[in-house]
Amino acid sequence: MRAVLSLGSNLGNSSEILSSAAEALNEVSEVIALSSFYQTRPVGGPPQPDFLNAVIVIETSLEPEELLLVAQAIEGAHGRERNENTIKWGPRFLDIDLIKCDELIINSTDLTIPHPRAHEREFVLQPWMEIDPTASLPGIGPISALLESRQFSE
Ligand code: PH2
Ligand code: MG
Ligand code: MG
Repeated sequence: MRAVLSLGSNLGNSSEILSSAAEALNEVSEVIALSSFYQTRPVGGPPQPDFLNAVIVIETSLEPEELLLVAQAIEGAHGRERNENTIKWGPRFLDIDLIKCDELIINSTDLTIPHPRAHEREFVLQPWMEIDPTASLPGIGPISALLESRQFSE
């Protein structure tokens, strides 16, 4: 399966954290492409530091649900805590989101693929465009068209 993931960090040494997350993904899958790291304004959530964002494309034999567990384990290994005090869309050491898995459309309790907000997030579309300009979101369309329309949430 070809999977697209977004990486984000706005706590700690974000550039080291994103590099380390990409290395960790390369241990369980094959990294096909990793974008540059983009400094981006936080979208939603409380006032917080700017993010460093990237997109990574991998070829993996994992199922989407397994990949989600791997991504969450990598988040945890980089200091990400999830508990009842966690602020929605608050600052974090590492966030790994599954954006796309082949052409699959998944709506389970744990997983929504494609990512339900990817199409409106410039911090996902721009790095993705850099490494795969012909990419598209299943059920939505080419990311180039989404970027051209430039109607992004703040
Ligand atoms: N992630 C969020 C909420 N807002 N903003 C930016 N710029 N980058 C992110 O990765 C990000 C965000 C929730 O995961
Ligand atoms: Mg996220
Ligand atoms: Mg997430």
